[in-house]
Amino acid sequence: MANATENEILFNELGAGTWVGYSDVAVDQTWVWEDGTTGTYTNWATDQPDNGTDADCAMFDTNGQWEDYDCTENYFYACKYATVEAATAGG
Ligand SMILES: [Ca+2]
Ligand SMILES: [Ca+2]
Repeated sequence: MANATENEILFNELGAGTWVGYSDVAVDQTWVWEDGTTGTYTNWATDQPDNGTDADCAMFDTNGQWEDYDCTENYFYACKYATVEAATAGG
């Protein structure tokens, strides 16, 4: 998640209770994106992450802000891919 615009787009598409791909499961309190980057943008809700029991994954709350939650819960998730240039038909 790079910025507020991306956050808004994803939240509008996916809604609350969706994993955003950010976790501190490897090193507690050190948050890393699924692709290994740390980035600078965060959108934690007030008092989050509160590092509750097994709360090592970030998900959208009902406001589109993030809450750390138990990673073993089953929620939808988003995958981000780099844009790939469309192949042109051979001639
Ligand atoms: Ca944690
Ligand atoms: Ca939490």
